[in-house]
Amino acid sequence: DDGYRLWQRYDFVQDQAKRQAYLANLTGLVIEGNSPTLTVARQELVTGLAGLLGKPLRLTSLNTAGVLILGTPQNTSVIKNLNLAVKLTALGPEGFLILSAQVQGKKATVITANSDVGVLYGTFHFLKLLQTNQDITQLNISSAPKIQRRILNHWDNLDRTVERGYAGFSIWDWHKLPDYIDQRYIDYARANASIGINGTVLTNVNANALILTPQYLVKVKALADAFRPYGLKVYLTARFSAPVEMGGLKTADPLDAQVKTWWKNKAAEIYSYVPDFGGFLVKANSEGQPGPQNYGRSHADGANMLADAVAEKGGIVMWRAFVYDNKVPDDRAKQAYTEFKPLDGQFRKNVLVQVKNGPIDFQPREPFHPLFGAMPQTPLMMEFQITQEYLGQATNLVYQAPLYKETLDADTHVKGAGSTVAKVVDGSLHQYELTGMAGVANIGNDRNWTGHLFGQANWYCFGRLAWDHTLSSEKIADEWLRMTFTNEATFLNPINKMMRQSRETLVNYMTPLGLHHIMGYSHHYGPGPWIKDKQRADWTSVYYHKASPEGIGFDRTVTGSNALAQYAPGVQQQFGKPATCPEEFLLWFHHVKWDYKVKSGRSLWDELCQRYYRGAAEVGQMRQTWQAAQAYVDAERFNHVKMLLLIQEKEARWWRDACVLYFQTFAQRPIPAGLEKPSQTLDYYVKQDPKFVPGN
Ligand code: BDP
Repeated sequence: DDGYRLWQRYDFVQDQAKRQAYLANLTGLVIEGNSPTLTVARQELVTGLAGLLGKPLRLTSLNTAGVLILGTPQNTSVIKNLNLAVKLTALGPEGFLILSAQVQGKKATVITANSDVGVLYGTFHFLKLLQTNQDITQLNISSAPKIQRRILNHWDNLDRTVERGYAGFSIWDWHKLPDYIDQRYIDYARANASIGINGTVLTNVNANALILTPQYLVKVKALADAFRPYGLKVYLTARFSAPVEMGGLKTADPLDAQVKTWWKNKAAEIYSYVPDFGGFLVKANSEGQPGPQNYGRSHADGANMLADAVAEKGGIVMWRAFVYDNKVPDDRAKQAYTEFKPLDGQFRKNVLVQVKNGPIDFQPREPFHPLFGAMPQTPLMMEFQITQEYLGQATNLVYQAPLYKETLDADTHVKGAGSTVAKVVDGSLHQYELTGMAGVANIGNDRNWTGHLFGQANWYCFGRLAWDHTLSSEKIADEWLRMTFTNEATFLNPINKMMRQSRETLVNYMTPLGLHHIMGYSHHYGPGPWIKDKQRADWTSVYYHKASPEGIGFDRTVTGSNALAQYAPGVQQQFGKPATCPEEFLLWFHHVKWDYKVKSGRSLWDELCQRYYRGAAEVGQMRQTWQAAQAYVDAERFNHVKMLLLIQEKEARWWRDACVLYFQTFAQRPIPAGLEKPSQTLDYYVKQDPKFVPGN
């Protein structure tokens, strides 16, 4: 089994009693509507139930007990007669109900919603109940998304390379589009719909204006048409200089009348291909991308100009706040806030400012971004990275739900205790009208989609948390494991635990205690704490760890860069002193002496070593846990994960030894007794990281 089927395997339910119970409650299917969305819902049920129950589900009429009824009150009269209006209104356009009910005197199961897409989401949820062996006789489920725009960001280039993609090439085969609709596009849309993802940005944030030409728009239309039945909207990245590059204008100044008209016309053209086009995602004035500041204008000027171009058709602009410049003589962690906070309230209603979870860049651990909570008049959209750019890429098993939850559950304190980042993002804290969450996709054309089989769990958990951020990491892993592998408890318990621990394990062997951005010179893969003298100081490692003979860490308190001042007083109080700062952020906010005593009673140096060694040792334990699960997994998937865990163990030791040896040159203290000595010298590790390609 190569993992292609993701969590939508629909394998035969092994538990006979369960299967019989399901069959008794699924005597037939009643579905009156025939829209494209209801058609795919029906197909999914038919295929899914045939696999799960080994028997086809037939279309039937209402006169048998145990039927499944699918539809909206608008298109299905029996559902209308159930008087669910009050319940449904509360669920909004995408929520759904799944009910065990008496319909015309007979027992039935009803899946309903205000829209066909809601019914489709309910259908996937219902299938999940069977896939995870739940009881379906007393159902009373209602579910609605907490966030409106749940969007994947593909950093896919038109030549099919994927920036920070580790699962092969782009799944978009631009060459064969528009005429060839690969089955992968359909399976991609199915997978997304099954977890409630309702949007996809097809192209890289480092944008290419070519995508806006008619030659490409016709291909975009083909994808949008394929995705539409699944409730998946298409968005594109907009290259800010496109009016110059392709429109022949002399400027891309957002306040220039010709530029405005150019974008209006371009938007109208896009809508002529894709009538429900979602809008634009923009990276501007960041890492060399063009933007409004090239013309002395602000981010708000740029975003508003594009927002006006798409507003009439209901489009939105997602304007990224990932900006920093090495010419700005300030802590990189402060720059986004410094630039964006003063613009609060200046954006059009159809603009979301898209903010990465932390202030630097998708590190294994960062504190939440200080913009969350700081822009009450501007809807802020969360950007998580699903692809594991800094998390061991596709060879490391790292389940990211704990990382996402850590950020979402973090308390901004802006309206007193309990003002979590999640409440900012879901709009409840500042009454945002527009809400969104983006995940940078880890999907490529590898047969298993995500390179590492367990990368599928990160796609899965992103969708689930965008729908409902209150779900626990454990619950989401449980669902995923049951659907991807088996319902056997002896498999589920240890593997679930291993997944939940995996992110902390990675933090320990890469960047414990608040360290960050210490990776290699020309890749974001292995260790490179020694990196200095690059073309930009904020791309080096020494800029971030500031190790010296006295100590280590970035002082971001008032005695240092004072990035801490960008957070609310409640956060400042907690993070402002080493003694009260959570240890996981100690070296993020403080420069600490090597013999500083941490909570364990050890010196900082000893603790740092202990963490590096613990992280590496835990990968060894992961290998054992996986080995013990062999009986439950087919040979191909078992060996795939097994081999990758072996690689991960080597990499964990590489990180451990390289970092410990390097930091030891400052600390001048021995590696604590009981810990094995690194087998190589520091010089060996430094030479492992040749400066091949200039860049970051
Ligand atoms: C960094 C990546 C770079 C992206 C950039 C971004 O290294 O490839 O273009 O973020 O988010 O993480 O724009």
